[in-house]
Amino acid sequence: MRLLVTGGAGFVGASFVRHAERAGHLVTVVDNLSAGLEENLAGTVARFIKADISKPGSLAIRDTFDAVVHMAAESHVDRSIEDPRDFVTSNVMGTLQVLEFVKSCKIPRLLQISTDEVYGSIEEGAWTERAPLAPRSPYSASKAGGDLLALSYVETYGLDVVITRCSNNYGPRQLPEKVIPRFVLALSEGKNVPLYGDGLHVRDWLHVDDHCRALLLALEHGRSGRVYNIGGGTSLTNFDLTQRILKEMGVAEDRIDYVEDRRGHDRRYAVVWERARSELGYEPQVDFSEGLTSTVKWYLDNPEWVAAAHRKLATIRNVSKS
Ligand code: TDX
Repeated sequence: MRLLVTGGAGFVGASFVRHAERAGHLVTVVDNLSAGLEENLAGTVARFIKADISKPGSLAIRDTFDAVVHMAAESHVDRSIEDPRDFVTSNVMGTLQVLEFVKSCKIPRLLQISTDEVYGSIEEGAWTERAPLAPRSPYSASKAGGDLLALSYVETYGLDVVITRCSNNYGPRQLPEKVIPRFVLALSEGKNVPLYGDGLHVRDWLHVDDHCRALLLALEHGRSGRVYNIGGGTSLTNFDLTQRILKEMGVAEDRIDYVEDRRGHDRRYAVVWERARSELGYEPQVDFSEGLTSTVKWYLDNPEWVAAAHRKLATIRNVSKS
């Protein structure tokens, strides 16, 4: 297939491009590099277009595509709490522009990449795709807005749209504002790790390779207008996750700083992904211990990428201050 991947220079995007190319797809990436890095596409043959999809007219691409995989998004919850505006622009307006592009170019399929955070926090059990949306941060509210717009285009304009909602991704090339790379790199620099609140918030961990395999399955076999949850199967408190990272790094427990909690911090995320299993044939393959070991090693083995990622974060912080 000829694929247009929005946000393809980001963490999940660049991994997806690799998976898609290995599966024989021809990829064009559009990314404004607000959180993505061009270096992330090294080793791929994807055509790269630098453009901001939330700006009207920026998707004036004349090529023919068989599908758009839409993953351009602002994704960091803490930044959405500091300033939600960019999140609404990218995740709501950006999705609207993509939908209009798909509609006007009559592209046969749109795969909309979303998150389990749109369901909100759950104390016990796990959300199915039928759960009502109850986002609790500006980030997740903006993703829910994008999802609802996408579903409205199925009903109103007859677009073919499949939505996936994943749990917490980890793996190589994730910006070190997210907990795993942030903690690994802090420890490698001799600093302590900042654990929010009591550290007992729970996340389900999904290796980015498993996520990308699921996305290819959804692209091929997903039903239009349908949502598919994509879980990883390793549910951990942040404290347990931190212990594992400390062990991987061979450092003592006293390297944890308990810091002020995130505002409105969702206590627990959990999804049921039976639909993806039965309809798409999805099954996570990466064992969490092995995935974490290789992920930690990747960050320690790639100082040039880490330096580029730190420069990107410094730029993001300067832009948000101005
Ligand atoms: O320094 C930290 N200390 C800490 O205790 C950071 C950055 C995070 N945390 C906690 C907050 C969360 O409970 O770790 C957990 C994971 O935090 P993040 O990596 O920021 O992820 P989360 O907020 O769970 O959201 C992520 O998963 C769903 C992604 O950022 C989203 O883009 C995705 O949709």
